[in-house]
Amino acid sequence: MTTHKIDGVTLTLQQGNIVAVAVDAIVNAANASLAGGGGVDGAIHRAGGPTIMQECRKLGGCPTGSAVATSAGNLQARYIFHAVGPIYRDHSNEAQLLKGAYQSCLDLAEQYQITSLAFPSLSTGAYGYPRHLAAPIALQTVIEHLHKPTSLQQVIFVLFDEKTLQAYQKALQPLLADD
Ligand code: AR6
Repeated sequence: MTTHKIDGVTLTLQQGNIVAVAVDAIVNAANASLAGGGGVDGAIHRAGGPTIMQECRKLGGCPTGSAVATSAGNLQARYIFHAVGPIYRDHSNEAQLLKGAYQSCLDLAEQYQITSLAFPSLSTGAYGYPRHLAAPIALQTVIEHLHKPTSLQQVIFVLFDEKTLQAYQKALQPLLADD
């Protein structure tokens, strides 16, 4: 685990399962129909119970590159932010859509005035985004946001495997140097 301070906000990179993390809001790696699936999405719905899917059905969907909020069912968190990252197919606007998915979660965090937020590595599992390209986008979007006034006191990236944790650690170094 590594921890850094960005304008007074704690930014943590850790390996683990995102459903086990105690934060106000957990970000889900969802799909545009909010229909559930594997990976982070499967883990969140399994651990959180059926009320999350009931709320997702009412919302009906979420455009790629943005996020919507539901309650968190049986999880300790108050909210789930369902973020829809792009499927990686080498099109030119994928970086922008990935950035949009993270930014929407940060905007929801301000809207709900939450203090702690946990992200998975959006799009780098089933959606195939190379982790070394996704990590700098994820981190830069969060760091830029933390330079502005925010309700957030802690942002945690919960990375499932060692390789993804290493990619995020590597991507963070030059961004910290810029600060
Ligand atoms: N906690 C933290 N990270 C996890 C967990 C977990 N419990 N489980 C997997 N990861 P993915 P995507 C990692 O596939 O690429 C779903 O079917 C995983 O190793 O969850 O955005 C949805 O319904 C990888 O590093 O999300 C969508 O259809 C990262 O989280 C689609 O997959 C993201 O992998 C979304 O694909």
